[in-house]
Amino acid sequence: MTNNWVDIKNADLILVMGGNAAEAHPVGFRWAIEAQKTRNAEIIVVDPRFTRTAAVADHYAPIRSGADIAFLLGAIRYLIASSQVNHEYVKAYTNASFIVRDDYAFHDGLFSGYDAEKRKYDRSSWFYQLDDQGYALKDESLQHPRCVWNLLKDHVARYTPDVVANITGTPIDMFEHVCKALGSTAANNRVATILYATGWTQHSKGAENIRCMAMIQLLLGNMGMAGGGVNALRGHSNIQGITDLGLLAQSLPGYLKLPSDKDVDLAAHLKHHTPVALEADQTNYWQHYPEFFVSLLKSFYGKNATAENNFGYDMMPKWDQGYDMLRVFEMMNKGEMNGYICQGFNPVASMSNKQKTLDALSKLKYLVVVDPLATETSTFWQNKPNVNEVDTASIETEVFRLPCACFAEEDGTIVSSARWLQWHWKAADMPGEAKGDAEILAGIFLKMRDMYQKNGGTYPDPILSLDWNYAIPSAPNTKELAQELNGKDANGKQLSSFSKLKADGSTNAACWLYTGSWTEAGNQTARRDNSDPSGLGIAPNWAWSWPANRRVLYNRASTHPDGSPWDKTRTLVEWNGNKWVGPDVPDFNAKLPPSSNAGPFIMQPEGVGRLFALDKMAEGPFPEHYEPFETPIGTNPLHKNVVSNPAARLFKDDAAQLGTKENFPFVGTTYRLTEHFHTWTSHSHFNAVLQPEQFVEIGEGLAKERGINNADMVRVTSKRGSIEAKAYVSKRITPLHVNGQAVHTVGIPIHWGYEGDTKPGYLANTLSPCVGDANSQTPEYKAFLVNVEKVK
Ligand SMILES: Nc1nc2c(c(=O)[nH]1)N[C@H]1C(S)=C(S)[C@@H](COP(=O)(O)OP(=O)(O)OC[C@H]3O[C@@H](n4cnc5c(=O)[nH]c(N)nc54)[C@H](O)[C@@H]3O)O[C@H]1N2
Ligand SMILES: Nc1nc2c(c(=O)[nH]1)N[C@H]1C(S)=C(S)[C@@H](COP(=O)(O)OP(=O)(O)OC[C@H]3O[C@@H](n4cnc5c(=O)[nH]c(N)nc54)[C@H](O)[C@@H]3O)O[C@H]1N2
Ligand SMILES: [Mo]
Repeated sequence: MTNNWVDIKNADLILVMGGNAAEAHPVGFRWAIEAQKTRNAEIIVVDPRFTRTAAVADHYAPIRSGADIAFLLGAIRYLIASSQVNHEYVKAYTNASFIVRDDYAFHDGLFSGYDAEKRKYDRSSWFYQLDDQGYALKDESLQHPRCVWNLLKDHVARYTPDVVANITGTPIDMFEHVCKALGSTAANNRVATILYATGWTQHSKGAENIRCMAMIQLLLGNMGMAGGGVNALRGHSNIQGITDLGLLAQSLPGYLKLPSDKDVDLAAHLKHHTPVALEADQTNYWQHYPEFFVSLLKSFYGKNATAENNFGYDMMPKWDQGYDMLRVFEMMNKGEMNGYICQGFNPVASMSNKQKTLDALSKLKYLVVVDPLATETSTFWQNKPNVNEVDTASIETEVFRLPCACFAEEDGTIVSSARWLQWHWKAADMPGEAKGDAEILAGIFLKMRDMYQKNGGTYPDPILSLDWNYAIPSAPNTKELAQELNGKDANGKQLSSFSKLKADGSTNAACWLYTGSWTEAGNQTARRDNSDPSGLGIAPNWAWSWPANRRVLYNRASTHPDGSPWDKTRTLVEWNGNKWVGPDVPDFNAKLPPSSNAGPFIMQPEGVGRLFALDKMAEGPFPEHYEPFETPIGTNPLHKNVVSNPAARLFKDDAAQLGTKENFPFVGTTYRLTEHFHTWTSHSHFNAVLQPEQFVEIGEGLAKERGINNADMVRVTSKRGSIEAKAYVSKRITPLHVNGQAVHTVGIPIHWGYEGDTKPGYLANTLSPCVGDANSQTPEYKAFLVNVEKVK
């Protein structure tokens, strides 16, 4: 979240699109209801299904799954055409006035630089024109034909209401209602927030869905505002912490970059990732990359990291390609991997194309599952009639199960969607022989180190040089780990701020973003003072929020360029003549006066929010509508030759597993229910009683067409497999009129498997395809093709 949960109460408009917050985030969603009750905020839901969130919303608009970019680019066109834009904000705080290179182009669905063979762009033309000092050229009058503002207007001109309705299936009047509501928040005293989750991310162009919305919030002047922002409602209670700490295929803790094989040494790596300012006098905060990165290396290798050995840089693994889960299972399936440690991950249930996952696991020599529960992954080799038919005798994978604690059985921090690190205390002791995750990892590490020490090996240095300075080496405790994340100075004192980190090896920090969370004053994440003097939900002494306990990112943009708030009732920070003050921690140098040239988006080398993304996105500097890889209309109404995202991840064998609308005419989309959490809660008797049996949701129209009654057994089939479940015939899904045909949606909840107390069911991912988003490689779980028939 750019903002935070409580901040939602400050919004005048809450757009829930690409998520079902009332169902999947029922506790946090109370702040949306608070806004509705106390300030008459409007809640709007745009979703293929009339969800539980829609049931309490003021307005609902249906949309075809996978069509949001057309909707949002249509909204941008509407906002610009009707001048419902915060013009002062756009001019001062976005790159609208920046001039783009002459060789940047967009034709027939492709941006300049496409290489069809590699399915990749050469992105060099997606950049600003620079002057001889390397600064970007601008035209403050916004007249220059190559300035971002005019390129954007051209780009979205195609997305008229008719075109939007034709692609999305959203009726025009419902679409225009959403546009008008958004437009009303261009005013200084009205703010909109956006709540989204996997309805936007789980698409072959998921990251571009979110970019579209960020662009809208920039145009409306809603970024940095209390009650505004673009708010990702994260999944597991600590998934935010996981991404912060680098459990992503491309990053290290604190969103530092994994060294690639092109970064031949430390100097090359630092040069590659330390941006040069694109405008004079910008804060360009990533200029501190070397301080963060060297402090991380010091945290890894301790005294074994010295200036002479480049702080151990050469010992780090180098990244040749992304090892995201699509790639890993592809490699496993090709026999290019022979062992796999699966910790807190149940890929047989959660990974797309279950058959491929089973095939891949069957080729391993060994599989280690570290989990508190008996997961479908740990028993993948067991034949279960109907729901998991495998030839057990032919599977030679040796499976080890290491029982472990779950989060409620250990102390530690959990990072919420709001970027708040909140210390929690264990609720119970771990049962039986279970061990904590850290203890299990430590056990594996110490054993390996022992073996390298005794027996040598090809390259033992990275393991032998790792700093492992814990009171009990076999069981690092969560306090020590939290202190290590915060980091220490040369004297071993806890650092108070990441501004104190150094690139000379005198400081260490395992996650620069968390520096300040455990200082010499103690554990800031355990603070529990909920007083909120501003009334804006900032509660500065409740837990600790990264970065620097700041509650709303980019809050410098909540004021006019002169430092006075756009809306005095929503003051987060303001310039008092000497410095920036206010209830929130300024996301800006507190001493830098408004008269300076520095922009509010301090992480960008040009200091402003990007309407044009430059070379940062894989499939283009502006979003564009592309069809899901399995499209129910078989064509892209906008482009003759480009149907789906040309830069999305698609392996050859997976491409052969894609179906077409002739055999699979309906859109399948997977979703969650409040009563279950993935497939774990099937092990909890209470949850199992609440939702005991697998079902799929179909609309009345489709039910009639296929002669299906409520509670009939149906078979849902995709190119990759089929499942059988009870039909829930509902009014919540209506057919949409798209490109001259009716499109029916089939809703498939993800919660049933064959372990636990629920009635054994088929895993939903039997059906979904292995297609990855071009930037994040998230599979396209939300839009694929299926057929439905009654089981006779
Ligand atoms: N009770 C419960 N809560 C959970 C979880 C759980 O399993 N159970 N899981 C947690 C996790 S890990 C996560 S990531 C979050 C996920 O939270 P959500 O993303 O909110 O959950 P989903 O139900 O997967 O999907 C949300 C909605 O997206 C809609 N949708 C599908 N495709 C599209 C589309 O193309 N456009 C639009 N606008 N909408 C679309 C679906 O109809 C669905 O209503 O929930 C978390 N919270
Ligand atoms: N079709 C479809 N597939 C999806 C999705 C979808 O919407 N549709 N959603 C996707 C999303 S958003 C997510 S997040 C993934 C989730 O899928 P996975 O990442 O596989 O995660 P879970 O099934 O939530 O949890 C994995 C295991 O963690 C265990 N666990 C719980 N606490 C601990 C602990 O403290 N330590 C350890 N070691 N284990 C623990 C649980 O018992 C569980 O078996 O599924 C994805 N798959
Ligand atoms: Mo998730």
